[in-house]
Amino acid sequence: MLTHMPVAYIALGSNLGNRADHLRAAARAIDALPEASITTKSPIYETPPAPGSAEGQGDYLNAVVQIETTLSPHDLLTALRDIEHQHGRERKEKWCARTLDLDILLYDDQVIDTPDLTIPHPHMHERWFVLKPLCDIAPGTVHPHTKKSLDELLCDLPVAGKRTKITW
Ligand code: A4P
Ligand code: MG
Repeated sequence: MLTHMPVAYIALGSNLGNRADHLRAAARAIDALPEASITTKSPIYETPPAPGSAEGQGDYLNAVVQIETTLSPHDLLTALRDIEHQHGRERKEKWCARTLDLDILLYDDQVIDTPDLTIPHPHMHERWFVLKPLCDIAPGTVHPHTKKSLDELLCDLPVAGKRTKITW
């Protein structure tokens, strides 16, 4: 029997179509996985596309959920990619507009560096739209590489978005 249920954090992003409905549907689908359940959801933020994103795309809705899961990190990635596809995600150019993007930010304090999966997510510490909602639900957590708390990392970043009143 597992004595410790692994805890992971997943970033949700959408900037195409009914963005709030995409986030809600993704959260329902994650929670419906037989081997994962959502324990906490952050507020939903509205943020402009990060520098480097493809031109001419609209603002994002971003949020983070905490899950408990018995899926391995790679099986979790597969499950999330299935959910992205069910919600009409098409992969075109890198960092283009998308109906739904699901990224694994942290999985316990594991460090994973394989061709298809990097944990902690390589950009999380530099992105306000990830760190702000993550700090709302996991403030004391320490980043496995930088050894800084998430709050400290967030303090280093300029505010780049706003909290919405959109409900789950
Ligand atoms: N992959 C590796 N590690 C991970 C991980 N920890 N979680 C691989 C999820 N996937 C991971 O991702 C490309 C590959 O990354 C996957 O095949 C997986 O094996 P993708 O979702 O196919 O492509 P992508 O999302 O376009 O690329 P990438 O690099 O994941 O982009 P990001 O980092 O997701 O950034 N601006 C705002 N304001 N809000 C946003 O949400 N998002 C992006 C996309 C850009 N600008 C944004 C936002
Ligand atoms: Mg992604």
